[in-house]
Amino acid sequence: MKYLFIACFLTLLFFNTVNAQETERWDKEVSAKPNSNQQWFKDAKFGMFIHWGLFAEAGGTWNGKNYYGISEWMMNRGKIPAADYAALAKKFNPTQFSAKEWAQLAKDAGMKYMVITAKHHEGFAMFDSKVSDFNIVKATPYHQDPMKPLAQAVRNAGLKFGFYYSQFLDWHEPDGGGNKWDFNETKKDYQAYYHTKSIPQIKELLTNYGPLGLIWFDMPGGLSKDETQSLINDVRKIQPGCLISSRVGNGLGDFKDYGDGEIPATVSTTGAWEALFTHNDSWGYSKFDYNFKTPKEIIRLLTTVSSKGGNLILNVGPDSSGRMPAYSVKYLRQAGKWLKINGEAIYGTTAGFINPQPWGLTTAKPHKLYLHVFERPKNGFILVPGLQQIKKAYLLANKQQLAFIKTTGGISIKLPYLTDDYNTVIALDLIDKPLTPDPNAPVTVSDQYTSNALDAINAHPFGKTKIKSITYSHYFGDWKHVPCVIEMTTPQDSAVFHANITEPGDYKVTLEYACAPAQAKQEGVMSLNEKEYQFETLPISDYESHKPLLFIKQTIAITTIKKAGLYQLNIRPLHSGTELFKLKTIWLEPIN
Ligand code: H79
Repeated sequence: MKYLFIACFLTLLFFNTVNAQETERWDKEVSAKPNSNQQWFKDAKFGMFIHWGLFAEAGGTWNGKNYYGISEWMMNRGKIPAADYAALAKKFNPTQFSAKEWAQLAKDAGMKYMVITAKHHEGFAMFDSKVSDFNIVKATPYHQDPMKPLAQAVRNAGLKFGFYYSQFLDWHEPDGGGNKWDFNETKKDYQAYYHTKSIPQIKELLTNYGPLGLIWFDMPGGLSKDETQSLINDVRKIQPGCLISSRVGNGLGDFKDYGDGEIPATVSTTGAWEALFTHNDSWGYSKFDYNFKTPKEIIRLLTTVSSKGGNLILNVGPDSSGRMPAYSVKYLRQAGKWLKINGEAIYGTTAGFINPQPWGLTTAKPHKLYLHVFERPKNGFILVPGLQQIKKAYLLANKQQLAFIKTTGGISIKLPYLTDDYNTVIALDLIDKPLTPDPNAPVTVSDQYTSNALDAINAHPFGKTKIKSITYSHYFGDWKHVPCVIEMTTPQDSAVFHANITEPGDYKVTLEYACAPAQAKQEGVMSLNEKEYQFETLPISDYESHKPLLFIKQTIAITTIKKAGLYQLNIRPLHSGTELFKLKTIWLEPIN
């Protein structure tokens, strides 16, 4: 059977529809009977992904042309003949590679595991393989296996080590998935590919590199569910403790991976899961990609994923000399310094049980709640709704105790100053039994913050309205995922937001949305505070998954809130028509 995941429309299905179903199925079948070795993974929270292969030699350039976007897909995108591409190996000589330095970097960054590409879709084995000569020892002037010392160095540093292996796509092999520009698709024998290269190489990786924390499969295809299970059985036979990523396919695996670059809007799993991001826009090294996340962005991303109960695996793309990008080294180490002080609030935590607040996010441990403060309220009082009493509140960084009072809305903690611009952590010793998170809790809106966000994921949809992650890219394969309220086409399709406005005053209401020019100039109506506000949508940007999606901020109302309390904000089309817009956020900005 031939699964052609390469077609764009199927990819859209893969990201938008199959993902949700897969999560559901995965939840039922897998997280119910998890690998008993899962706990280290759940506690780890932060891992290093490394994409390294012949694509690092090209660095995103072929015949003088720059391919912006994900560099490891350049061969496919340029339809580069397999034989020409293979010649990159003759130049690949990572003389600056140091296993100890890479392991030390991951450790300094506060990461607890490392996963490196043993073979990406290009088909090149970055390890000593007896199965195929298309490998780093045989085909490059380097003539060494970097994975041997790396596996050792990473374990010596106290981290778990794992391999990424692309089990189906192989653009070098006539029978591998994906390469239709060199090889006739109708003649492909995927079973032959699995049995002569993919599975034998997977066995080499499981046999020759010591205990693996996990094996990270990607882009499944060509196997039935039984065949996938048999591949898993092969892995278990050699290394029973080795965890398997959900991208092994067919709803199987030990931990769930979301889409590339995706933070799940709602986490439907109690099992182990991971969000995967790359440090810049490309997974493989790209000579011209300088869009590196700052240390603050890294810490906030890690905090966001932790606050939902998952791990962040953050990718770096070393070049063909074996050097990590200088900004990756610098910013990862900087992020690591924050973790050295505040790691207690990340490692070993579970999702926070308080919904996102205007000041930030929460993580939890038994009898502990950690408040991750991104924005300091003007009066310094951090309101934690839902809590009745606590034993103690203190700054995690220096153990300084903080005063707190009980208010009608919860516990209010006095934060004298923001000690850390990345994320100031307040630890709470709890008396209450840990609360269960209430997804329907109202969103806090307060005049203590410059602006307050009602995000798409906070919406209660009615009629045909849906909340869905919209997936698009800027260049090529550099996926962005933005949860939006969509498919509001009639006055019966509405979205309702529950807000707890904690101070009276004037608030400016601004919609942030994307809207296709052909659908623009439709009218919508927002009701809030016993008033209706009408507006007309503006032509902004067509949605195509391979193009940037633009959002506009359009102010549609100022409302005077006379009394603090619970308010409903309702938004819907005024008339029947086409989709009103893709609504990302409603901003409530206090006017002081
Ligand atoms: O290894 C990194 C990516 O190369 C890999 N996953 C991460 C960890 C990955 N393989 N495939 N995909 C991600 C999704 C493929 C999407 C595709 Fe396309 C859409 C293939 C063809 C259309 C992206 C956009 C690649 C080409 C155009």
